[in-house]
Amino acid sequence: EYNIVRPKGYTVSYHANPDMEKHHFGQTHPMKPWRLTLTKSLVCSYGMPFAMDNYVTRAATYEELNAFHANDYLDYLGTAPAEDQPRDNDNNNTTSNSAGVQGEVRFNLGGSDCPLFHGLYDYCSMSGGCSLDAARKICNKQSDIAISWGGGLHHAKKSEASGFCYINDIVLAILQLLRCYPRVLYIDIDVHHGDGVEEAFFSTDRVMTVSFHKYAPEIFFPGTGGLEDNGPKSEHNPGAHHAINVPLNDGITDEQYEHLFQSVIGKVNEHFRPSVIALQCGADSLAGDRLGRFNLQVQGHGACVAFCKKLGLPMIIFGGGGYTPRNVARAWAYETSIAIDCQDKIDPVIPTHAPWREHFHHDGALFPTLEQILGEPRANRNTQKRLGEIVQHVHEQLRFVSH
Ligand code: TV1
Ligand code: CA
Ligand code: ZN
Repeated sequence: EYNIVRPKGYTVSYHANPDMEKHHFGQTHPMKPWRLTLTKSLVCSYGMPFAMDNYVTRAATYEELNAFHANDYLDYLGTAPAEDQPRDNDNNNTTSNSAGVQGEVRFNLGGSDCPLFHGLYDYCSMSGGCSLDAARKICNKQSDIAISWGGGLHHAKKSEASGFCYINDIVLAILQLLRCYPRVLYIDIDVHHGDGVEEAFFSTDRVMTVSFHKYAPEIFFPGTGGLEDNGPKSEHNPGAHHAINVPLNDGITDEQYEHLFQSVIGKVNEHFRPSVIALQCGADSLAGDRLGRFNLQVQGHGACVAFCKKLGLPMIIFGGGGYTPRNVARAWAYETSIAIDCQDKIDPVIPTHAPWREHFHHDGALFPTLEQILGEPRANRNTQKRLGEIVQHVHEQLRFVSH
């Protein structure tokens, strides 16, 4: 029935842990791990698993997480009680209470962005496990493209949770890649700045990080990632010039974004000459996202994946943000089809047998139009002049980088 076949000459692997999807950040929290179920369901209804190696991944071990994260942070993450669970209320024993509160402040846990929910440690170690598994398949050359939609949690720091992220699975995966490849190019198309990954590799010239994001300090999270922020200023630091930031305004379109992405990544590829790519595909850069501000469509978002694939390097594809689940599933299913080279064969109308089919209203379109998504598109605040200046600045930065 399906005409989806394995791509010739290379292998794509899909790494997922279905237990991740059962976790809940809380009723009103924008992060819905359930979007991974919707994505997998769409990928399956197109028959794509036939064309990939499919792995149910194990959770990362404490030691594996410890490759980046500090012991005291991991220990706290492993023992912190879920918020709706009563704390140890043993009278006279206020120490465990205050230790708990202090830990939460110190590690930025338990607020509205990074709540302590049931099974938090399991959820985090499963996300880490997905991306580490993907990295290992790339390292031992069993896969040419490895997909980890359960990863992409780019804000987590060594000892701190941030912006819905607790464990930085991307940093863990890149550390793994660095064991087998000389240079890693990290690209981040989530609408937010990939600050955690940038910071982790601030002082090495073996990793170049490039993030495209909405930039409006004070107003939009996390507030970092200005055009002039290119890594440590010190001449003696090898990481200087190895962070590239592409700050954008509301409403950017497919056409502008694709052009920008190709000019920036094309030049980065020439100068940095990466041996492997780590691509974070946060789907909150799509039009109609609950937290996002851009006007990207599934096609434009996917074009970034297609462009990276054409560079012909081994690649890990991560998930990330994405807060309108039906659009997340559309984008990530389409991008899975690009990885296995069947994007021209998949039906632009979502198969009627697909479970959850009712979630994809607009007649089940895989590529809804901006009008279908938004009614009225968001005003585009990106001028051609400004985008030109950004490309110019990036090209100037890259003169300092040659491998
Ligand atoms: C609970 C319930 C939490 C409703 C959080 C939007 C909520 C947000 C909520 C929210 C929300 C943010 C901040 C302000 C920092 C805070 C996975 C000073 C309707 C990768 C993380 C965004 C994005 C964090 C993560 C941001 C990712 N925006 N409703 N929280 N404080 N936090 O602005 O990059 O996509 O919004
Ligand atoms: Ca980004
Ligand atoms: Zn985001």
